[in-house]
Amino acid sequence: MSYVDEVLEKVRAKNASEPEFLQAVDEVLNSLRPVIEANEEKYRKDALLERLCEPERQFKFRVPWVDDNGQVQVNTGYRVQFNSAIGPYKGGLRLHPSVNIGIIKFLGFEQIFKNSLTGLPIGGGKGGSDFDPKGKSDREVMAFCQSFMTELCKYIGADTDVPAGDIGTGAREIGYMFGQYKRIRGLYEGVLTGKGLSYGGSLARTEATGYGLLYITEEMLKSNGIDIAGKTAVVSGSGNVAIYAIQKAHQLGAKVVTCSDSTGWVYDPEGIDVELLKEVKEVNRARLTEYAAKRPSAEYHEGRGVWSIKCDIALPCATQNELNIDDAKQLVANGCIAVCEGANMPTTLDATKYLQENKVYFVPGKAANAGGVATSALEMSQNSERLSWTFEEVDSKLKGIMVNIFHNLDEAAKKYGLDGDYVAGANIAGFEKVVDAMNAQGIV
Ligand code: NDP
Ligand code: 2IT
Repeated sequence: MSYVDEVLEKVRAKNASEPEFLQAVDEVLNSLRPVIEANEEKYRKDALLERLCEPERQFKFRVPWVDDNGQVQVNTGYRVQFNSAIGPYKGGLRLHPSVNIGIIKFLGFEQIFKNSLTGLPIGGGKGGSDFDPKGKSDREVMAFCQSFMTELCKYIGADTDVPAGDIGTGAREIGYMFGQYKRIRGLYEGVLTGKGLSYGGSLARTEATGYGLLYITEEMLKSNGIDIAGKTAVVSGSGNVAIYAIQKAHQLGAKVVTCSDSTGWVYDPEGIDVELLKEVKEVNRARLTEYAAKRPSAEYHEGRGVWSIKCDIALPCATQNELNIDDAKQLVANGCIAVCEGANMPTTLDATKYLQENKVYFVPGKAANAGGVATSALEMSQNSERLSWTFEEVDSKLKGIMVNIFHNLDEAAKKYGLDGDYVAGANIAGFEKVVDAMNAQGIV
């Protein structure tokens, strides 16, 4: 049996109740086959892949807090410190009722390769809780965040592990968590990224994931002789990533005609009104029904459906496994030419395969959404030198990083005779740097 198959078997047996983690490992290890096969004996002897698939450390803790009725609520907190070969653990905190250890492990595993692709010195980690911020008062969110950080602060620090936002964790949550960390540890340091501008945040971090997604999409299309201007795009989600993806798509001359949330979706043939979407989602924290009510050109539909709209480019920006095989078939039938993932693992394995087989350009999340964490690393740099860069400076570094990521993964794919397979290219390019660092550091 090949070494990759041996390890896949072990990982499946050991993590049988974690389907998302197994899905992420499956994709990465399968696409690394040509690299592993070239070094099979050494890697097997060093148990390189077993070490890569086992988090260095993971924490699970109780998070008690008091709601507005005086009732005590209890959530579960997690932080997985997956791999520190190339830098301090870095990765977001997800607050969503679906959070469990398998989801945090899949996100942490992806983060290792994503962070490596940025070219910046950051290792892979992820955390979060099954707390649902939706419908909670600001005081309840603060109570949760303070309790969560009271435990988490023991394991993190500006040079050890630097969390940030993810689903359900935005500027408000990061603010409450930073305040509590500073209060307990007595340290004013860059322990979190995505901070507000008045206390160490970086300009352009809010926009970075969505903007980065469009920068790499533009570059990928350009290198295939296609201009993004004039194209129609569909976006899912209406959170941080989706909003700034839509904004940058419009700036680049494309038209985005959909967005969604967990209750429904909007089709707006005149193009999504980003200012209105921001007001509905960032200010009012409301549902998309409010967008549709204020926008005569928009149709609102319950449930899911953005992938049924005819488009040139599809940008999934909500959550994992939101684009399945039926959606992929519909996109292909409608003439879609590119799928670039703003979310983490939004496309199922069979849908990815189908899109690639049907010659749809497919850029996986670990490359396409790396602009967020890359800009987090730029925030860490600014915090270390106690300076703040201008928006233009950060944005131009972000663009340079995304363009570089595309060419690195394109070249990595070509090096192994896998031209145009950007999934393999991203995994190989991300893996090579991590493995080099792991090999140099001995068996740890
Ligand atoms: P937000 O919480 O800001 O927005 C999430 C959006 O996705 C909301 O519209 C939400 O709808 C929708 N959504 C979430 N879960 C589900 C679900 N189970 N079913 C349907 N819709 C859902 O999160 P972000 O925009 O920050 O994150 C979106 C994706 O991008 C995630 O996969 C995240 O891991 C990834 N990502 C985020 C980065 C960042 O910098 N923020 C960086 C890189 C990747 P509703 O409000 O109704 O729940
Ligand atoms: O998935 C991700 O890359 C993020 N949620 C951002 C992580 C970060 O540290 O900025």
